[in-house]
Amino acid sequence: MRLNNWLGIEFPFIQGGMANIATGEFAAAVSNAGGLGLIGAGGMNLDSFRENIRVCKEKTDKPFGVNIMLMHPQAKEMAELAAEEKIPVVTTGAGNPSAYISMWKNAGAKVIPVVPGVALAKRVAEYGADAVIAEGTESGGHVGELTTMALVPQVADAVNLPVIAAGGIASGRQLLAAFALGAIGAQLGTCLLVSEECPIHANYKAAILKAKDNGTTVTGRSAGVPVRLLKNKMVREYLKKEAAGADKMELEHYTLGSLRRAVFDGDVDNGSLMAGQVAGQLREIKPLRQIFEELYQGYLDTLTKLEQER
Ligand code: TUI
Repeated sequence: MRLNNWLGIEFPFIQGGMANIATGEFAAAVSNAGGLGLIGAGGMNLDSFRENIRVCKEKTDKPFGVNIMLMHPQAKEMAELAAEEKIPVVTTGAGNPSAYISMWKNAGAKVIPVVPGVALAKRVAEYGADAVIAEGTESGGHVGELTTMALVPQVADAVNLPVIAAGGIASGRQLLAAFALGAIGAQLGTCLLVSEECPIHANYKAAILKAKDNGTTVTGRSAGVPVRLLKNKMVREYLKKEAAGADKMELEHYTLGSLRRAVFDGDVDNGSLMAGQVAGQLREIKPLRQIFEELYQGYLDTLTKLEQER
């Protein structure tokens, strides 16, 4: 079974949660282009989350979902709203969603937690998750330790659920690899940041297009919240403070509001430009539909090439 057949969409792609970026309008654009769009509740408050759900319902008649960021102070209220609004797909990130799974399922949702390792995959399977997203450390934003290459097959072997691969997927070759590792589809984030429809500031998009293979790093390991983002002035200063033993409060204060500075103000020196390791391979801003078509066609072409070579 492929993700697109299971969800009733055209391509086997689900969009990442992308706090402060994945608005109702963007989620609708992703769904209208043939993927599964998600409204990222991280970065919203309860009222703006409700308003973004309304906008998304208005702008698409295709399936869409929400991503509940579990570290959010209003995560519980947002989880309840997703059930009330009968959102067809719920993904989660940055925590263990077990307490909410039965509520979402009773509301008719397909529940797909993001897991950084086998232990959480097994736990959410026990609680009735319908699938899991195995997200490797190549991803942008809050990351786990394991690479997609190591994580996806171990999760696929450990749980009797469909697995969606995430982290490091932005070309047909990488999509083929994800299928080979046991995934039924891919979650995409970084390659969608450089779509025409993505609402981030033009400077943020330009910084991704300029990035090289080693253009990202991970901050916040010492504070227990590792975050992958593009290297810039703020990141270099943060890493210096971290190495000098700054405490969690000081580090949090330093980065307060930094994602919003990147997304809305285009401050590429002092903002958190969250992005995955594939940033180095992205060269052009394209419409979402073209990104999906090229990714899928690239997968088919690579498969044909491999078959001819064997
Ligand atoms: O959640 C993400 N990526 C995100 S969330 C986000 S917003 C944010 N901004 C600043 C600091 C922190 C967050 C930006 N990017 N991806 C899914 C993900 N989930 N990655 C890692 C995890 C994860 C980590 C530990 C999930 C569960 C977990 O342990 C839970 C447990 O209790 O076992």
